[in-house]
Amino acid sequence: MIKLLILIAFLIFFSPAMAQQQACDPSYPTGEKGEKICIPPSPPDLDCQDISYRRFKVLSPDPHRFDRDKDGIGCEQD
Ligand SMILES: [Ca+2]
Repeated sequence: MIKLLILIAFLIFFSPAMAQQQACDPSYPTGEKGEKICIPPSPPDLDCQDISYRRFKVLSPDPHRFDRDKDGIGCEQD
């Protein structure tokens, strides 16, 4: 019983930190070479100048509008 309480306390303590770490927008799953990337969801609205990724894959609905010409590639240019 005590072990269960410790486990629950552990989960409550660590879940906000884990949620923060997983806050990646699903519209931007992979980079130019297929590597996993993480761009935080909107808001705040980010622009290409705010992130270091270039030519990454963009899926609908593209909340940050990184792919303005809608060809599925975000931030082709600065
Ligand atoms: Ca584009």
